[in-house]
Amino acid sequence: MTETLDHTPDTTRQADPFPVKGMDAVVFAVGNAKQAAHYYSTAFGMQLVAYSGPENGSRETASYVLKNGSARFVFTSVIKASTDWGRFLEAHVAEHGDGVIDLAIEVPDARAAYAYAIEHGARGIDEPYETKDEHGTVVRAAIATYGKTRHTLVERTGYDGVYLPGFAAADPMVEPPAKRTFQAIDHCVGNVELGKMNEWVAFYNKVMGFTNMKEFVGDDIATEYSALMSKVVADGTLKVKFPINEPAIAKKKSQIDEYLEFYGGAGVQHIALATNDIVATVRSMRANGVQFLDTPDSYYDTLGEWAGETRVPVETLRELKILVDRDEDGYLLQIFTKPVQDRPTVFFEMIERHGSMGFGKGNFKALFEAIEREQEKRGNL
Ligand code: TYF
Ligand code: FE
Repeated sequence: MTETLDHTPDTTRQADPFPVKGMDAVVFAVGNAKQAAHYYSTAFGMQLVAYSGPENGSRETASYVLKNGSARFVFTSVIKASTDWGRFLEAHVAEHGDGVIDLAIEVPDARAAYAYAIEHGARGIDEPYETKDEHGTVVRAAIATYGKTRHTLVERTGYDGVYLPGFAAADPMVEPPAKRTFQAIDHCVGNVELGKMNEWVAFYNKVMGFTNMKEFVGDDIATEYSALMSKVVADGTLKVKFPINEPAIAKKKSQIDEYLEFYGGAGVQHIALATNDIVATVRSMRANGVQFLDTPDSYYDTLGEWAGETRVPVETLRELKILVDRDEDGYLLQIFTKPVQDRPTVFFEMIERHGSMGFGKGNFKALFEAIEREQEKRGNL
């Protein structure tokens, strides 16, 4: 008998129901976007690339678009509210302080993505709409996620403007650093209320077809020292990764409760930024006044025993307070800033991955103890 090829379609391999191209932007509503843009230029080494404000027809808001590699941040503040959007931004800043209003996701087809999300239970904020200029057309739609945060779904394929219609190209505010400080958004973390983590994980499972990554913080770690529970959802290509935290009842007041109290509800807790030279990144950010969490010397005394060799000598890690974690796929180097505004809310993580796709589970104890020391200084422990 001759062998025949099997042409039966493989029905176990479904097309991705919610394809994404990556993070489009993290959009912040702030009290003073001009000064925020300056801070992210000087301290974080980002470059202003686009601007929208009264000088080019936006009388209600000013927005500054900063880039570093593929990472894009947008800082928006109100000049004089005259529409619901202006009043929303004004109220958001009054209630939450500076914070993230939008984790915008780039998709190949915004109408299809929006339709899928709504069909699977998302709450719509903006139905699909088109805007265009001489650089082409962008299609956007928006759905609600935790707190007052939204996901704008951005279809910009073929659009060659600097950001969106309505924005004018702008020059960097200061001379860009000689060496790029980071090049991509690695993950964006949300804090939600006690008992809501699984609901939001289910939301991403249903609405975006995102699946759970293996790393999670369960009850054991939660009650022992972290005072939080955490699960991570991601798209099939792992370009968009969203850890979700909730407070856990533990011995100490949870850092997540502190966030929820001072932010005034659920919202974005930290943005992790990928670098391929965390040593240079941390040196330049420290030199420019960014404050990072401290790590005790004892962490480095035992580091070699379990983390093994990394690209960076232990003495350099110790000097800069960089953390290491290792799993079966490789290792990662990471460090966390202190909150970047007066409220103990949003902070950043710098991460250099070498194979590991984890989030630093091995560092949770050291990290959470460092956060607790800061909570204590603020009188919130
Ligand atoms: O994104 C993560 O999961 C890690 C670990 O309050 C982490 O960066 C988790 C919770 C937290 C700080 C860091
Ligand atoms: Fe993180």
